[in-house]
Amino acid sequence: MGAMGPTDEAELAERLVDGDRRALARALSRVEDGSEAVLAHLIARLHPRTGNAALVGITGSPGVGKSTLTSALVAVWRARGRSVAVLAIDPSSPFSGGALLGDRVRMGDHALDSGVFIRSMASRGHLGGLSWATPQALLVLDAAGFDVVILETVGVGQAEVEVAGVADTTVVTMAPGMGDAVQAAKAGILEVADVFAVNKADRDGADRAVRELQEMQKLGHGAWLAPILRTVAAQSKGVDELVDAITEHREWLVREGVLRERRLARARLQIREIALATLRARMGEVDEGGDLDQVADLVAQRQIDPYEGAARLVAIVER
Ligand SMILES: Nc1nc2c(ncn2[C@@H]2O[C@H](COP(=O)(O)OP(=O)(O)O)[C@@H](O)[C@H]2O)c(=O)[nH]1
Ligand SMILES: [Mg+2]
Repeated sequence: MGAMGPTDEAELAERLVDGDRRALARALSRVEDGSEAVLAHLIARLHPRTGNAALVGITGSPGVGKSTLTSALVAVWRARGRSVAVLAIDPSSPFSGGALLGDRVRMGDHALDSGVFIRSMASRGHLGGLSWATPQALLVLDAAGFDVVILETVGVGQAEVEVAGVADTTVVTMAPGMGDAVQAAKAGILEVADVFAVNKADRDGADRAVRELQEMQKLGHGAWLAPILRTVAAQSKGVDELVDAITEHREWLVREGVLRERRLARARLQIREIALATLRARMGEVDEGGDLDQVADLVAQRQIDPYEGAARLVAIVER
């Protein structure tokens, strides 16, 4: 394989935007590999083509039925003529092997549909944690022209909050007897939920779960009161209503100017992440180049103090 230059990236970007699924898969691999310089060329070309997809986050504890629900959501959106991409962030835990296989089997229902694209990505950090690559991957899928991009993450607590940072609409999924509303409230999940799906509504305890969520909401909510829906993902029950709720939330986002705010916050975060990664990389180069050693020598000999040393290093990095 030859070295990747800006021309290769331009061609890859063009093919991807034209709907070439192999180009899309390659671009996502590049995102996962995380080679910053190569990625920068690709993202530069794709970014102007984004902003059209509805980014929907599906989150909740392991086993609540997120993957089943995602598959059912895909079916409903397809029936409504929408193309859908799914990005599933897999937990790094080896014990999840069975669940992942289950995901593949379910998602297999959509395998022959060119309006559906499914990709799993490993979460490099803590369980369910979004790797830094997630926003870039969403950007790539957006540029590929999908109407809806679903991000499925396994998570409790922090992961939900992270999903809310990258999605336009966050669906927090719960199931009877699995992590109650009080627990969710403590983890700050109620604030990030735009829509609640109480899944496995065929089981006992769904009414109680709904009531608990309603009680928690009475204690306070923002400008948007997150609707609480009952679903039986395994039987595709309540999924049409869930799509309606997600659509209504998006309409509200646009109408109230909240989508613009969210995008601004997201851009701010992304710029900072990339800037920090760039600085860290340059700092590494400077270390290897021997500049750090030289400055360190001066500090060790008491010729300059550590602050002056740091200032010199920053000056070198900025050059
Ligand atoms: N009874 C019932 N089981 C469900 C429902 N939805 C999903 N399941 C089952 O719950 C298990 C976990 O589902 P999965 O989608 O893998 O959950 P995830 O870990 O949140 O992605 C599977 O065995 C599903 O078949 C539902 O609505 N009712
Ligand atoms: Mg799953």
